[in-house]
Amino acid sequence: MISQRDVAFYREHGYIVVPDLVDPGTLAALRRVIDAIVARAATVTTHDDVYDLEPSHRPDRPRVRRIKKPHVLDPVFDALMRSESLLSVSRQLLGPGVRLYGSKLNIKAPEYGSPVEWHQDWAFYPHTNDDVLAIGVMLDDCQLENGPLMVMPGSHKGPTYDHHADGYFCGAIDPDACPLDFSKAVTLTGKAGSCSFHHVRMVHGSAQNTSALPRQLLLYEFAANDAFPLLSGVKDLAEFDAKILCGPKTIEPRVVAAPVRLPLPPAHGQGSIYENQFGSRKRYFAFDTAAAPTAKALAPAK
Ligand SMILES: O=C(O)CCC(=O)C(=O)O
Repeated sequence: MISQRDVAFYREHGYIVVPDLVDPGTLAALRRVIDAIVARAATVTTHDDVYDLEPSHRPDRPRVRRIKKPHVLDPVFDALMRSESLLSVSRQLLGPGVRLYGSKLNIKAPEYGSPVEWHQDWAFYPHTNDDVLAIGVMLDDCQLENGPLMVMPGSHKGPTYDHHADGYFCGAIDPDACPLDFSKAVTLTGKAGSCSFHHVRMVHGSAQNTSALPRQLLLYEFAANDAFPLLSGVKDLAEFDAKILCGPKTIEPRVVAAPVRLPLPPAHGQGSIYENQFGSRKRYFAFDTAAAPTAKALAPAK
């Protein structure tokens, strides 16, 4: 549980970091599973349903940028998203009913792990109400050097910014065309086992990891059970209801006024956020796609 002060902080600023939510045993189990999944990327040459690959990936030297939908790949991810430690905080921020929207694991490996341009998750998956958030489970210590998540406090109360370039969705805000002062961003740092919670309308991003330290961030996207996705809708009610993590099922969406822009027409080469953001005209974060590999980064997969 977090304090009422913490809840008020989240409502005011749009984010909160809670230390020690995930125990060391669970972190160790997660790391073992992740290492094995990353090693299996030696069999792939292009992005697929499991892997989003770094631009410098080679099968003999696997470089994974993101593992997609980890909760369907191994029970350890599923168990964590259902744990009371994550759900009790989520209930305080979203209300008694919580549904999973999605999960992803951004690896951000030492020396080359890709940046993520400024964006709002709301621009990708608007719902009927904005009681939707993302939990970032820090699997490594997140510090200034290794590309921690950065947020623009209070931006969850502002507009939904343009995430298009040349008429197509690109999943990134043009930093020059946006009135926000990104020098005021707050970096969400913490020890491994800490979790950040950020509001779905919060503007956020992160720099390339050019340090020698890993920065794995496991993200769960949770919605209030009465927040229904505007774009995908509900195609299969049983499947939709199966994503309820706590609280009752409902077929009564709660609708609130919130500024919505649809991610349409889709990006050229629509895929993960990294692929979409290749279409952005201007970048804020420096990105060296051929970042020099160190001996450590080149070590063969076990
Ligand atoms: O991994 C990060 O630092 C940013 C993640 C993020 O914002 C996203 O994947 O939508």
